[in-house]
Amino acid sequence: MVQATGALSGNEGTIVRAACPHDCPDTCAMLVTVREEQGRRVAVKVAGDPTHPTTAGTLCTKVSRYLERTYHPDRVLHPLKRIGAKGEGRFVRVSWDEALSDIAARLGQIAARDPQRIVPYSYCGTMGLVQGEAMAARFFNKLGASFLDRTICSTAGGEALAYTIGAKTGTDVEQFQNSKLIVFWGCNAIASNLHLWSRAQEAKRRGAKLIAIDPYRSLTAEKCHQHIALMPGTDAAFALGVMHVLMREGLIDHDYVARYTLGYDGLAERAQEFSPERVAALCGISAAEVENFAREYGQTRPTAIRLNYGMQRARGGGNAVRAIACLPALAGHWRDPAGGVLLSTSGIFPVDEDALYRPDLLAGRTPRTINMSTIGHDLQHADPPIDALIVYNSNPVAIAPDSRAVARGFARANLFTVVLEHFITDTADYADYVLPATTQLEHVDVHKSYGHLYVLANNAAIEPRGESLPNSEIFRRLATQMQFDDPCFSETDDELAVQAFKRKGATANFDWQRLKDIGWQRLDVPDQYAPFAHGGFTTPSGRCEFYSEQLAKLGQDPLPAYLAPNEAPDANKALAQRYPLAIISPPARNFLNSTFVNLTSLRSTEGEPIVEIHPRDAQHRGIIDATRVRVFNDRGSIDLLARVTDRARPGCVVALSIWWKKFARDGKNVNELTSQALTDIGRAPTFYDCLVEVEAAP
Ligand SMILES: Nc1nc2c(c(=O)[nH]1)N[C@H]1C(S)=C(S)[C@@H](COP(=O)(O)OP(=O)(O)OC[C@H]3O[C@@H](n4cnc5c(=O)[nH]c(N)nc54)[C@H](O)[C@@H]3O)O[C@H]1N2
Ligand SMILES: Nc1nc2c(c(=O)[nH]1)N[C@H]1C(S)=C(S)[C@@H](COP(=O)(O)OP(=O)(O)OC[C@H]3O[C@@H](n4cnc5c(=O)[nH]c(N)nc54)[C@H](O)[C@@H]3O)O[C@H]1N2
Ligand SMILES: [Mo]
Repeated sequence: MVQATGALSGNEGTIVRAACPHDCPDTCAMLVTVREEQGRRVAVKVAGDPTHPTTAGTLCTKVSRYLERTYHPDRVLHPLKRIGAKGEGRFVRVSWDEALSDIAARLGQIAARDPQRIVPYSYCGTMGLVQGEAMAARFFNKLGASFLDRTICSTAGGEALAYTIGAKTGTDVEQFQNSKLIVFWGCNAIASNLHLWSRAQEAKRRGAKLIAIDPYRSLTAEKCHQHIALMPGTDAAFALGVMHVLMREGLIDHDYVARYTLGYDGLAERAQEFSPERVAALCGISAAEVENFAREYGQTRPTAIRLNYGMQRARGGGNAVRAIACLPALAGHWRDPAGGVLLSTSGIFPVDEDALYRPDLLAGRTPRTINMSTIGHDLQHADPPIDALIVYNSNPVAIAPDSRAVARGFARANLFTVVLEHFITDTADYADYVLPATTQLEHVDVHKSYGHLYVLANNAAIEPRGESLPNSEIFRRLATQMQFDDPCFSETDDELAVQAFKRKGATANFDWQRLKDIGWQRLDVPDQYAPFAHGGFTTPSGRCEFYSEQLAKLGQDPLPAYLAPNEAPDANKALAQRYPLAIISPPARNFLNSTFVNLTSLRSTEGEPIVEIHPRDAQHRGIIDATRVRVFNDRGSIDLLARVTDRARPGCVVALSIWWKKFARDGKNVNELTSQALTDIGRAPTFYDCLVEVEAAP
């Protein structure tokens, strides 16, 4: 049997320690069983590591199918060069030498004019610190390419959290079973945070109450004791209404507020404006729902809120996160390890970005920044124009808002596009070159997490399939072709991983070789992690900042505010006359963003692209369950299958996502409808701030 690092021999084969690379808070520790067949290592099984505290031996349905993904017959195994029209997806096989020398020559020509005309486009196809932005960032820094503002997912909430509590950190997932009240606020944990859900189940068995705040009766909402179905984008109003009641009914922890917070009086004045009756009207719920929730929230200890990113995808998303992040300080819930709020833990990992990304290679240049969420606009209107786009770990033609604009941009004849991929995605269809990338089983990586407190190692379980190469190696070879001779371009993946974390701080014991052997390791934080039990917020004042001087300086409201959605039935009456229904498109359980959509087993579970619509909204439109409908607004139009169900609340339709366009009957997906407008804080997209009309298909 072969011996890999981090491998244990067993009866079934060798077990290699790995980490799930996907964009999910759970970042599971995986065990990959490998056998030798005809002189090659073959992966035969993936499983969750039973000894890892949050993975606890369970992988989600999607990642249980990781072998189907890695050994998929459609894997891109050789470099490909376009022969058809852009968007057609017709290619011929070429050699690595031909592809790399042509790409380097093209980039060289563009860079000679202005390197900012070259733009990287990447997100979290893999969350690994080596196959993500390490060698790639070095390459683009050396080149002087445009910066990419990576806003597509979490910057509204992330920055709002930083303004309020100082960093992206919060309640430890390993404490949730001890909570007495758990609030799933814009969080469908069964789909998107399975291992937190199992702890919530344990809390439920111990008598805890679970409440979901979500416009949609998601898989999670339906299993909670209570479901508050507000209209999308109205969460800040709800949170301010909760504060109103906490203050009115004496449910504030004044000792905590006096010691550890800033700006209570101003916040009290603000909350005064949000009576339960007003909030009920703004959110489309009842005043009693606001009052009862506030009483339970104020009186139940410990109470934890699991906030997810779904509720920040509207115009006021940043302020909504700020308002919600104030609640645990007002009620004193941070005092308990099982109280508080969890949006993300990613801020407490001391990633050494300078070592990985090497900003020194910019040599004093400060390139312009392109916001990935407005790529549709920028591909057509940026000045200087975008001449080349290098896409890796992302599928922008499917996932970026206002997709017609995005596709028009990608179709530009004078745009040079390179896509590093596993599959011919909707984006790869537009590539001049597709370069075959390895999957997590075929390369080395090191991981942090945004939902727990462990660092993990990923050992390569098998050799790369075909001629595929790790992202890091593709950028290494491109650097060589471009004659970038700085020593940092010769570092191996292991040498990159060694530099992932700063030695000081939370990972004082970080030793890469040891981590590869043991697989995972908790940060140096206490078992009973209660980050703000005694204040210690990492804001400028050291307090939980209800009032933010930093926001005031930016000309923003220093107190959490309710900003109505750009597109809401009550806030934009003119638009709502034509497009009266709000649409949201949250993650489908069996997809991971647009990843896994091409796995037949998972796609057949999801069926086909559908829109869920409330019986009342369906009836007067003459829409019948299981018939085809047209969903449209000024930006676009798509055909979907209607499911008439009260899972969708009146006034709000739901299209679980993110489908590949090419698997839909009409070759489109929901992002035809979404807008490129950005959030109040964090320059992030507003996917769930979108009005449409639905009509029976002609
Ligand atoms: N299975 C699966 N898991 C995933 C993903 C996936 O695509 N599939 N995506 C991953 C990624 S990239 C991320 S960022 C995370 C988190 O991704 P999120 O987008 O936060 O996903 P969910 O946890 O599904 O939570 C979204 C929930 O918020 C609800 N919602 C929508 N608008 C509003 C609103 O205005 N207010 C409130 N209160 N609720 C609203 C939706 O109905 C949905 O039930 O999940 C990750 N995990
Ligand atoms: N309508 C709507 N749109 C949304 C959302 C929504 O809820 N609704 N959610 C938004 C959110 S939260 C996010 S995070 C974005 C996600 O958008 P993306 O980050 O673009 O995520 P994916 O669609 O999963 O695409 C990732 C791609 O990376 C590839 N990949 C994986 N690993 C590797 C690797 O090692 N090397 C290379 N070269 N490629 C790899 C995969 O094959 C996949 O095609 O979508 C956003 N778009
Ligand atoms: Mo995301």
